[in-house]
Amino acid sequence: KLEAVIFDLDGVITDTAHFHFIAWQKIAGEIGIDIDEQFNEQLKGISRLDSLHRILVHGGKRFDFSTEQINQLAERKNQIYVALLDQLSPAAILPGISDLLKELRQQQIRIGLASVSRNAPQVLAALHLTSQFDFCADANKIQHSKPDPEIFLTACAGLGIDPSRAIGIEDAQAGIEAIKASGMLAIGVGQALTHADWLIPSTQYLNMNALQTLWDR
Ligand code: B16
Ligand code: MG
Repeated sequence: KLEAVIFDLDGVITDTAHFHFIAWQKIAGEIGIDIDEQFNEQLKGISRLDSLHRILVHGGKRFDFSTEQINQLAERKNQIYVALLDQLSPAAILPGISDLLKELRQQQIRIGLASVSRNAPQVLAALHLTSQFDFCADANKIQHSKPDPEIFLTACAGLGIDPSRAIGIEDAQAGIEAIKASGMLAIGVGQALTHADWLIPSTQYLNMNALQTLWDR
């Protein structure tokens, strides 16, 4: 029996990837590194400091900054990102998600969040979704970004559910790898993702019937 569904946040519940991109593009631009939306795909599901590391490597500036400077860059990126979150409201919830959360609740299927964003609680609050989740894994306590399964395993443990009884939903390749490594079934949202048990182009295809069909097959 399906007992839990664990959601990624950015790209599944709402599209904050664009806000992350705007903030990183500003910081990268200031240090002479050009990033585009295509490169941004590689930052999805990757923690703040790991993202900055990838940007520095991308720009050939891997060894140009001290630890202190790196922490300052990451902190300033976050200030830009958090300011952009002011624009966020329930209107930004992606298609199908609100109804799916209600259906899961009706079926008494547990609902978890596996976001490596330290701003996840604030994002959920801005979307008025906090009370819909039974457990949100705390990104501050995670040692390893996706594709490591740690955040998904933490979410399952917090719900008291074995991963073999849960479905994970992700829009990032690193996230799909994390779900599979945790032993859950994986739903991928988007194009060009591999290893998902079910791949859909948009969250609008998510509903209880579809999840049950995937589970039963
Ligand atoms: P923060 P997810 C991830 O969220 C984002 O996809 C990724 O781009 C971001 O760098 C990471 O959160 C950390 O976010 O700087 O707010 O702690 O996809 O795991 O929901
Ligand atoms: Mg995501």
